[in-house]
Amino acid sequence: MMAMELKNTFAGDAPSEAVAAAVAEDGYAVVRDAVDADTVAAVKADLAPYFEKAHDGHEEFYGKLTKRFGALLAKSTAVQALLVHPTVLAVADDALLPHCVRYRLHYSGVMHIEPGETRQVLHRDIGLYPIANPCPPLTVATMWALSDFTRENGGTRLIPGSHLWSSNRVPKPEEVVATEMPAGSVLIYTGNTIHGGGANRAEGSRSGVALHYNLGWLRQEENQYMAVPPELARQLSDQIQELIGYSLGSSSLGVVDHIDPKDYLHGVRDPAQSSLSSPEMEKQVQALSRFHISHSEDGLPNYYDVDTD
Ligand SMILES: O=C(O)CCC(=O)C(=O)O
Ligand SMILES: [Fe+2]
Repeated sequence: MMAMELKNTFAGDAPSEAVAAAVAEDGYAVVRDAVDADTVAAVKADLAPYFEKAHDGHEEFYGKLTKRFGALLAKSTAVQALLVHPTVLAVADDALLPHCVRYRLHYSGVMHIEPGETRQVLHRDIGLYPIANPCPPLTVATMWALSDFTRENGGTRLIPGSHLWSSNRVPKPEEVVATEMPAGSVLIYTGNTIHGGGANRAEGSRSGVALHYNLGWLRQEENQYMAVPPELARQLSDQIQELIGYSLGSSSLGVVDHIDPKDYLHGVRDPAQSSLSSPEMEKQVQALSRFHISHSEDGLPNYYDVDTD
């Protein structure tokens, strides 16, 4: 039983402020046809060899019939267009920049749900940090549709508004909505929003690329420096190098041998040639919103087993 309808569905050319406002208010938005069919085809072509080799999950959470693999920046150049999509970055700017100087690529991966897969347990992605909800957005997730997403084929289930709930609140089946969107669309949600992959009761697979972004002072889920080593990173644009993490996340945060990692990547080895705390960076750090974290009870849930099949 899924009673609520998916709202917050925008056209590809919708103003990014409206998309960001929807994500702030309800925790999610869908941008239909955010990239064209050629881009989807190029991403699929780049990743095709890896699909063949990909393993289904061996752990319950990851799904027994769900193919997953990561390190997408090392596997595809076409995926770069998804990573720096202007609407997505505008939403990430709006959600994350009040709380950090730079945000990062947190995770990159394929989530390919095959027919017969059962529903994934609902969860908050921020559960990998020991911080209870509600809290400011720590991550922004995107799920790019490489195939159509439907309620039948496992389109991501989510709970509108749950980004603002206390961790204690357990969703009811009628609060769950399924993401429906054509290939080339993107679901954007914060890591504070309860969600999970759906059961696939259709004939074909549901295929998605997940690109998540996190506050620059938190550890990234995926180790981007091993996934995209310096030789490879040097070939990427400045913007993507920064997103991966080859740049300071705050004054001196992420430093290597007393050198800004961006300078280090390009061969600088003399600390005198590299600024770890520029006046501009200091100003940005001082201007950040600061939030209080009070200690709360142990054992708050992050996983919610809600039956909507
Ligand atoms: O496959 C999906 O739709 C979502 C998967 C997910 O939320 C996760 O693995 O964290
Ligand atoms: Fe998730």
